[in-house]
Amino acid sequence: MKTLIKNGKLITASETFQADILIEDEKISRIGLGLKADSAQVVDASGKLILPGGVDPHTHFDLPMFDTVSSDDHYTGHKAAAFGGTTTAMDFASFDFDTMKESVDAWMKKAEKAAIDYSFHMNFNKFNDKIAKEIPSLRDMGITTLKVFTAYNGRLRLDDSSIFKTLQITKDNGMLVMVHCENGDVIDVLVPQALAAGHMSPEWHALTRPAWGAVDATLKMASMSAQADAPVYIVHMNVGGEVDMLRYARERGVKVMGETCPQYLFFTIDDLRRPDGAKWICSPPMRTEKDNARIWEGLHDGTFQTIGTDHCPFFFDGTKPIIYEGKPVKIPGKELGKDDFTKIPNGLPAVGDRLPILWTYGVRAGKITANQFVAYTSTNPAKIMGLYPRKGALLPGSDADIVIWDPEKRVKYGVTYSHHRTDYNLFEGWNVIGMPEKVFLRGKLIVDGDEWLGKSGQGQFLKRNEGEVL
Ligand code: DUC
Ligand code: ZN
Ligand code: ZN
Repeated sequence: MKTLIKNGKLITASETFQADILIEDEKISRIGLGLKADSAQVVDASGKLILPGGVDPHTHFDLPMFDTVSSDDHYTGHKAAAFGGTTTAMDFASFDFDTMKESVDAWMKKAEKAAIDYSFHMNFNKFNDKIAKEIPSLRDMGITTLKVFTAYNGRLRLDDSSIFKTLQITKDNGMLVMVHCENGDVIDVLVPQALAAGHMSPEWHALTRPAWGAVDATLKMASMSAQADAPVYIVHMNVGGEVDMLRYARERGVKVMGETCPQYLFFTIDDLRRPDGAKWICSPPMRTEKDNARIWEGLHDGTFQTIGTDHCPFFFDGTKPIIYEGKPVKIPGKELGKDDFTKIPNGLPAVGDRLPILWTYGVRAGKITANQFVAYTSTNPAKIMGLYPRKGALLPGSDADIVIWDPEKRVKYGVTYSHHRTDYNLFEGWNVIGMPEKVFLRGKLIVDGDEWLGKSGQGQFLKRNEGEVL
């Protein structure tokens, strides 16, 4: 099966040029001007842009939390991702069983319904000699990344010596440690104090998780990275001071890399103060406009390496059903914490929003270039996570994960466009200019305008290699 995409303008992480692309079966076979191919189905992309499919390095599908579960599973979340131009998603497998192997197998089972290609990171929240010995076996399963936490004491957090030993092991095995940076001890003092004082509203979620805690954890992790000479990837960076720490460490040659997410570019603690503030509850929380601006600056000047989403949606009102694929669905959500911010499930929808929102409010607004957009949302995550050049590239031999992007398509964005399985969207009513028109996954057209042509089970698990340090 051959498809020839003609007359489009290709945007890669480093170049913009006019060319045709020939897809043969699942791969890109040729790129060049005036390509011809007998028996190929021809798609005219005049006036359109051609991007490599987005690679989201950070999602949480089907994640149990506070007596409920994130409302997108590995099918519905993948479908939303595809409508937004993302064709690879990396989820975090919970370390729920004695061994990581059993835990990964359980996540594999959940992901059998996958609709785009996917891989996992391992949540690494337990450490002892036996577990330490098991780390290299993860690499053999194609999982080359572990996530550690400096917060969530007693649940997810590892102490510093365990994190440091983990870094020594991952360094020796060509693996990468990802880190959730907050100060768990300070949070554990502030939360009960806030509750005792009767502070129950959503803004207290942010006020009890101070920005300085994220800054100190980021500096600590950069320093551990330097001391172990092991790469570290800081997830969901949300504070201006973290960007300063990232830059400080990188300028000194430390192998530390940073990811931010769209929510930290556009929203602040003031959104948590709205009557529907629970919609914005996620961890780490929204900060201030100054932080938003510093993160944009870090994207503009290349301090950052990636933009993920931390997609982890919940219904705002999980007592009322929405219609999803023709059937009513309701899943308990943010209403669980209507009288107590500590009971609001943490997380928000974003996987489908990432590309359209960043295109309009990043590229069109002149804050990042189109090439940086591709680098941050596709090529760099693929490189760092060991998927390049199979993913994140428009190159002969790469998987034909291709987005034909209509840069002039104008929509009033919101739930109807995002396709997340939830009842709200943070960008409801925002003007968006630029949306995916057609999305190919390994050569197969899965999104055609408003039409979903994909199906459950078509996504493949990606065994990953050692990633690059960018
Ligand atoms: N943060 C969230 O808000 N939800 C899921 C996990 C995370 O790190
Ligand atoms: Zn996290
Ligand atoms: Zn996360």
